[in-house]
Amino acid sequence: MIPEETVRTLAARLDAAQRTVTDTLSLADTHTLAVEDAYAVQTALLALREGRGERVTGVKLGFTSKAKMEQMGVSEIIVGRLTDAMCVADGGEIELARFIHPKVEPEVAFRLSRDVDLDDPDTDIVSCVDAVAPALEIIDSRYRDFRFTYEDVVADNTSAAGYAIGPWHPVQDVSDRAVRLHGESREVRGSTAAILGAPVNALHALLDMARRRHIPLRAGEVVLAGAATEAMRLEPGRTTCEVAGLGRVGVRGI
Ligand code: 0L1
Ligand code: MG
Repeated sequence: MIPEETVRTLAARLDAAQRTVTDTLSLADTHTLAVEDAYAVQTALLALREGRGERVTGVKLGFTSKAKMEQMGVSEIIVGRLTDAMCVADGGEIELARFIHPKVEPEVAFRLSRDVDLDDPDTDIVSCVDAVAPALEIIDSRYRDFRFTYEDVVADNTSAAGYAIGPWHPVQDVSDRAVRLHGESREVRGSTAAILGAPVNALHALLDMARRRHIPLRAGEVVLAGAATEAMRLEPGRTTCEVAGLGRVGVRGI
């Protein structure tokens, strides 16, 4: 493990990049980080946000598609944390100047109805979920030109920058639902099957990661299961994600 002081220094660097909307270089240029170190930086980064009064509202998964894993040369998903400061109302406005180079992803969100007991080997995470919704995630890597290593992106809270949730529905099988991400100048189509074969698999993968990385999963929190298509640049105007059977969620870039 890197020293605690280095963890704090790297977290402060990423925090400053986000707050001043100024990109930074890969941490790997100057530091050798293990995955454990990267999650320690992420936790320190979250503590800085909490110190400013932000509240954890959930978790997000990344690298849940085969294509993204192959692109990164990895076989393990990543987990990041969501806070209330990142939440955008469905139909709400997003000021693009707050971000370095924002992109948007169409996702599926789950809602936890009870705390997930990470110590019980028999925990059934699916039974801790009471609702599912279409969602949009805004990612904004703090690294220049989105150039980062696996450890970099974990430390950078998996590029988490914003999210919007559409109408909640009772839990149902959302495997292989058609997904459409629609911006002012571009449209991408895909399927929820791109999320680890089916979004429910993201819940199982999350349970495993939360146990190993000591990430609490609490009642009322949101789980962003991962992207159903490639990310699209977030542009001025309306961006909508539509998931068959779940309806749509949208934001307006200004
Ligand atoms: O799917 C994700 O949320 C991955 C975000 C991290 C990778 C990126 O910034 O492109
Ligand atoms: Mg995502």
